[in-house]
Amino acid sequence: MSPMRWMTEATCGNARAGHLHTAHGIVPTPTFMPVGTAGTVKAMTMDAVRSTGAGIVLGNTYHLMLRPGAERVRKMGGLHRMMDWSGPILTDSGGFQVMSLGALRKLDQDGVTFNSHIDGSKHRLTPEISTDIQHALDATITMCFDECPALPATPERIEQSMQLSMRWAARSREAFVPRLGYGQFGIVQGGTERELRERSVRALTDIGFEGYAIGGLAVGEGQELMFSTLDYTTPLLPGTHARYLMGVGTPDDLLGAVERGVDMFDCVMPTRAGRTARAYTERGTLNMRNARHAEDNRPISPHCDCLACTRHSRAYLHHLFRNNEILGPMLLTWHNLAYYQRLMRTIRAAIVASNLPAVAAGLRADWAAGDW
Ligand code: PRF
Ligand code: ZN
Repeated sequence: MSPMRWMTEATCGNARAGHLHTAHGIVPTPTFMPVGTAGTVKAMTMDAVRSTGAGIVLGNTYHLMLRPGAERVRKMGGLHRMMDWSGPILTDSGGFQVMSLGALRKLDQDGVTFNSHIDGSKHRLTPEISTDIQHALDATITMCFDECPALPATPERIEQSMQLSMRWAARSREAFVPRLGYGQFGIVQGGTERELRERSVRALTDIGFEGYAIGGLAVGEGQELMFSTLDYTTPLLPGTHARYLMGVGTPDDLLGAVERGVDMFDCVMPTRAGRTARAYTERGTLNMRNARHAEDNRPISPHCDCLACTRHSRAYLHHLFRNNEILGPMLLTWHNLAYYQRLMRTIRAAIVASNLPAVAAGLRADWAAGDW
C-alpha cells in the first residue's frame, strides 16, 4: 500500500522544486491550490481552472458537510466526480472554518459543537468525524482536525491550543484509512513561539504523516513574524516530505515562503479579488473599476495568456464591473488564477535553474515598479 509521496527535483537555498505523486496524478511543486470551498472554484468552470495550469485544488469539509452533506457528495461519486476535477483534491478538516465562520461554537477536548452559518442548525466535528467526512468526499489529501487561536494570543492559550491539536492529530491519524496514492497531512501549530513550534513538529513527526502543513499563521501576526516563524519551523520538518503553508497568501508571501522551504499554498485571494475587480499582475494590483481603465485598450497584462488578456481589453473589463455583469468576475478570476499559476511556474523554473535569488529580485522590482 504505497501512500502519496513527494520527491525532490532540485533545491536552491532553502527553496525546493519537486513533484507530488498521488492517486489522481503528479503535481509539480511549489504549487498554488485554487480554493474550491463548496465544490466549485467560484465563477470558474473546471476546464478554465485546468487551462491556468492548476494541478491540485482545495475543498472544505466544513462547507460540504453542511451543504450538500458528505453523504450526498459520496452518492454523486465523490468530490472529483461532483465538481468535474480528475486531479488531486486536498480538503481542509473544518476546525479552522468552524472557529472563523461557525456561530455559537463550543470547544471541548473531544471536538467542537457549532451552529451552521447557513441556517443555525447544530453540528459536531471531532477528529474522527472530520476524517470520515474527508473519506466520504474522496479527498486525495486529508487534513488533520486542528484548532488555532487568532494572533496575538497569550502564550498559555497558544500552548493549550497546540497541545489539543496534537492530541487531535494522533486521533485523526488513527481514523485515517490508508489507500494507494492517498495521504494525510499533519498541521504544525504553536503560533509565533519557537519552542511550541518545535514541540508541535516533534509530536507530528513521531506520529508520521505523508506531508506537513504549517497552520496558525496569516492569522493577524503580519508578514515579518510569519517569515521569522517559517525561518525556524521549516528546517525542523523532514526534507523528504511536502510542506504546505495554509491560507497564504499574496504573491510576495508565496515567494518569501518558497524561499523558506514551503511547497504548497492555498488562498482565496486571487479568486475573491477577481470577484471584487482587483487584478493581480507582474506590476502589482489594479482596480478594474478605476476610471483610468475606461478607455484603455491594452490587456490587463501583456504577459498573460488567459481569456481576459488574449480576447479583451481593460476598457471592457472596466465596463463589465461598472455594470455588475457576471462576466466581469468570471474573466478576472480566470486572469488572477492564471497569474498565480504563472508566478509558481516562474519560481519553480528559477529553483531548477539555480537562480532563484536573481529571479526573486526581478519579481519584487517589477511589483514595486507599478503599472506598465
Ligand atoms: N488550520 C487549518 N486550516 C487553515 C489554517 C489552520 O491553521 C489556516 C491558518 N492560516 C488557514 N486554513 N486546518
Ligand atoms: Zn490575464
